[in-house]
Amino acid sequence: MIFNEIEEKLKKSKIHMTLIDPASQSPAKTAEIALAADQSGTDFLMVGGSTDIDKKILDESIESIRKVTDRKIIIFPGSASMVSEKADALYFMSLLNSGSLEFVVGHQFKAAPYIKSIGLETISMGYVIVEPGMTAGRAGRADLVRRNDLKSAASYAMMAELFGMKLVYLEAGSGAPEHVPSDMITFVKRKIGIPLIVGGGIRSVESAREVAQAGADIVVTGTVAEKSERVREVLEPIIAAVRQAK
Ligand code: 1GP
Repeated sequence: MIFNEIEEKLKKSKIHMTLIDPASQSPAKTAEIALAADQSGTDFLMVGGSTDIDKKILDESIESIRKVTDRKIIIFPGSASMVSEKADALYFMSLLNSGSLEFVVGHQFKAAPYIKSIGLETISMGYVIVEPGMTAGRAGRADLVRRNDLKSAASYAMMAELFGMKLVYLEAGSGAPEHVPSDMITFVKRKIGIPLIVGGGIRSVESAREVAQAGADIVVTGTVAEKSERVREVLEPIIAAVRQAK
């Protein structure tokens, strides 16, 4: 099971995950990025994002990744249609600070029967979007957590844990000019007993290190690999910084 693998890895070091959005490029280019991320030593591949894509493109993207790497693939869905039996697992996530029930429980309601029918592993996750939130914040109609509102961020995270969710994800939004503030990461991490994922706006070794040292157990980067010509050169030191962080 993927969640057990995550737990086992976390006993040894912090984890890096690479997010690839199949809406941003062709399945062939998606596979190219996945291969470079694999060679850079990323721990898991996350496929998805807030742009809704149909199952066919998702299936094709996962299939093309499978041809080039054995790295485990977790779907990061933006809608109920982003479910594929070809993945290894799926984040069964709720956007806890959405103003629309659709993103809290609506897509989940629609997708649950199909997910159960294909027997795909699900990893329950509380998803919380912090300013600036970017496309994820707008698409998910998030009531964004203010960057100085540490208590609300922690309250959402504690709520996720109390609901029995396995992970909490603090998201600044893909391509955000700044990542989730370090003091918020540290504050939230101290309040929960489940792993904390942080992503959005992490593009440099320094920011990856800062986020991991602040308390993120899992650091996600996406744009930095999608936008780079030399993915390995950029990703390898970022991944090393995450692994070395205490
Ligand atoms: C978005 O947190 C992820 O969901 C990744 O963000 O693209 O800014 O790395 P970036």
